[in-house]
Amino acid sequence: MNGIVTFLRNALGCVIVFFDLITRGRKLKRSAQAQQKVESQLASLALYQFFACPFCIKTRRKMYKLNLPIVKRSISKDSPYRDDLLQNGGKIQAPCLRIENQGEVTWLYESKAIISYLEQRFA
Ligand SMILES: N[C@@H](CCC(=O)N[C@@H](CS)C(=O)NCC(=O)O)C(=O)O
Repeated sequence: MNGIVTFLRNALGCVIVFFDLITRGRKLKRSAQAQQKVESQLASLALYQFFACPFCIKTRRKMYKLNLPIVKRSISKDSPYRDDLLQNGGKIQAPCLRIENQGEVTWLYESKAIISYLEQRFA
């Protein structure tokens, strides 16, 4: 039964990924210099995520729209980042944005909170 639920959830996730791909439109355009500056700031961010999770897709969509190529780390069962998230973030829940600032690390959970953080910082 669990297997069927996981299969259906992943299948639905893949459908959402597909629709996201064909409807996402254009990404934000910056001057080469401004984009380079943004990308240097992105080096301190990493998104812990599942490929087919709707909340992760929503977050990745916003990253795409804002032209933010943030490193993505899968937390699927066989990934070393899963344990990293559990040990350091406190729980297995995706998406989670790892934010490093002057050596201090913050783990930001909740797609809504991540999206507003990205909008405030980069929009
Ligand atoms: N309210 C959260 C919901 C996130 C959520 O439910 N994520 C699921 C995946 S879709 C999760 O991480 N579940 C834990 C697991 O699958 O182990 C958000 O908006 O980010």
